[in-house]
Amino acid sequence: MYALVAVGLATIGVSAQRIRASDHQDTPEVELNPRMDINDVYAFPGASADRIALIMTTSSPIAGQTASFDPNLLYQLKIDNTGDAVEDLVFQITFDDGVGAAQKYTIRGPVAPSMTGTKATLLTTGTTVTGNVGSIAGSSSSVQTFAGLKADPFVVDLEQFFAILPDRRPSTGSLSGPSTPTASAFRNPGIDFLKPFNALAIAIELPKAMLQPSTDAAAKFGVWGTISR
Ligand SMILES: [Ca+2]
Repeated sequence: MYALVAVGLATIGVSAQRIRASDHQDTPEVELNPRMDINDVYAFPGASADRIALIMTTSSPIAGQTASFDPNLLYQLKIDNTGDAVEDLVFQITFDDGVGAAQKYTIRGPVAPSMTGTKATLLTTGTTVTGNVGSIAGSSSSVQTFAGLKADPFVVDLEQFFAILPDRRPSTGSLSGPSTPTASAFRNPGIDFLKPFNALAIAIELPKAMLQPSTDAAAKFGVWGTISR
């Protein structure tokens, strides 16, 4: 049995492309345990009009090249296609205890979960794709997957953010500083603090029809990611 430690979400229409991202280091626990930390969840059109790509990033900021996913955590992407904010389908992603490119990932799904909400059990049914971290696996006509190190795609001027909201500053390091605001707005041009850093990404690309059976162009589904232990 796994219990939730982190969540991030995005929403998307089957025909539209509306994306909302969450944030890095949302709570003290995940700040201290970066591999539990969901940075962002992305959903956007895939390689062809009938496909969609779902991505979850974790563990940013990583400066090195040998970071690994936590073999003791259950990473999940969840789909609600009935509009009730309860998952109807899930992807379950697990990792063995290898390091860097020697680590193997297993991605199960899309498959109906046996439990919904904050508890989860590992499923043994549904499409399963396995591969090595850093490599693409699966089928370009069905479920195709990647897990591994990628440049963190999130953009933020963190130095200026903390100048505006100094109560969010870390207590040590280059971003620590005065506890009273020294700015009231973002600067132009800003400086992307995350540009030199990597994240660990889990990417799944598949036919949209596997997630949303409706052929109605206005049909929508919700996507969110969780990490459980
Ligand atoms: Ca639902």
